[in-house]
This record gives sequence, C-alpha cells and structure tokens, in this order.
Amino acid sequence: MDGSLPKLYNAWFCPFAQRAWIAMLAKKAEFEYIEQNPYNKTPEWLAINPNGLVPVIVHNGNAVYESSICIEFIDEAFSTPVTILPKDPYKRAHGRMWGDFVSKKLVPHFYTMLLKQDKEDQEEAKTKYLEGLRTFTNEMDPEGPFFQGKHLGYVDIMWAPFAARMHILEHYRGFSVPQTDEFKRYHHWWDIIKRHSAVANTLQDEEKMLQVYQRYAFNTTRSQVSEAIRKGTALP
Ligand code: GSH
Repeated sequence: MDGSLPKLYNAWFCPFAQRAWIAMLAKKAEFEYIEQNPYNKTPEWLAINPNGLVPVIVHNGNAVYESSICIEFIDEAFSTPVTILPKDPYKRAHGRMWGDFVSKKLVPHFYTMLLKQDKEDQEEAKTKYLEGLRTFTNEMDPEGPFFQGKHLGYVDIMWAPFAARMHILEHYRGFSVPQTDEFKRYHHWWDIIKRHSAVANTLQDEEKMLQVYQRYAFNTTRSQVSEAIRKGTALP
C-alpha cells in the first residue's frame, strides 16, 4: 500500500471508461480522476496500459485494465458497504453471463450500425441490435427496478454507457428502442438508471457526444474498435 488514492484513467467520451467511472461512484470509493487521451500513444501512456486503451485503474502501483475487469476489481478492492456483484454465487454468475451478453451480442452491433456506410449493412445491424435488446429486456428482474433487482449492479453498469448513447444512433441512423409494450421494462430501467447519481454524474452533453461520434458515423476513425469491426474480428 502506497497510501495514495487510486487513479482512474478515463476519457470523457468513452463508454468503456464510463463503466469504471460509474463503478467507482457507485462504490463510493475515493479516487483521482485523470482525463487521458487514449489515442496519443506516448511511452508514458503505453507504460500504464500496453494496449493503450482506457479505462485503467492504478492502485498501489498496479495497473488494472479492461472495463469489465475494472468493475470487478473496484467491487473487490474497496471495502465500502456497497456491493456491485451479488454475494450469491449463482447470482454472481448470472450477472457475469449477462455482462458477457452485452459485450458479445449488443456492443458490436452498436459500432457496426454506426461505422457501416452501406444501408443494407446498417439495417442488418439494427435488426441484430434490437433482437439483442429484446432478449436483454426479457432477462431483467421483473420487479427491478435494476437488471438484477433492487440495487445498481454489474449488468446495469456494463450496459448503461451504451444506453446513454442511444441518441447517437437516433441522430445518425434513425434507430431508437420502440415505445411498445415489449420494451416497457427497458424504458423503465433507463428512467431509473439515468437518475441514479453514479450514472447521472458521468453523463455528458449530448451535442458534444454527437460531435465525437461523427468519426464513427462517417467511418473516419482509426480506433482499435473500428479497425476490428472493419476486419470482422473480436473487439479489443
Ligand atoms: N475492451 C476494452 C475495455 O472494455 O476496456 C475497450 C476499451 C476501448 O476501446 N477504449 C477506447 C480506447 O481507449 C476508447 S472508447 N481507444 C484507443 C484506441 O483505439 O487506440
């Protein structure tokens, strides 16, 4: 233990970094926020994370990266009364299964929908995104209000940053979650989530966000995520 506060290397526009940020706030852990431009691959930055991606948490001289791992680390490393993953082993596994669903069945379609310039490819991504959202919604605890019940948890944190970027899809691709009965639970979930202080304090100006995502909508970004979508490989 070196006594200094844990550092969170974050980029304000990044949904993955937002996960770690929400987890820190939800956990009520003390930390130092460091705004990091992940695209500027200086030797200092690559020494912190050789992959050059945000988020990174540096705690007691050790660097932890990968947003889903950061959430779990925050939950385990800081002993506060808040727990992010449930205590029960099955519920923990259930949370991880649906966090994995977010990573594999939802997030890739978000980026595909934005990056692809061909209308047919965009429509295919919209169909898959909606299909994923339907499955995700059906798995939400019916009593809620959160995904796994009464408390903001792992799955909520995995998905909230992407739910917060729905206006980007609406603006650039005319996509929105239908206001139908089958998505009632989803809309209720988002209404609750966006007001939770840990999420609310990480939300950004929508106009500013649209500007940043222009690079995705016009397929000019060279981010590692966009290169993976172009090549059809797994996201970094
Ligand atoms: N799998 C990583 C995670 O979940 O933490 C993805 C993180 C990620 O892609 N972060 C982006 C980044 O740092 C910003 S949103 N990009 C820098 C680059 O592409 O070089």
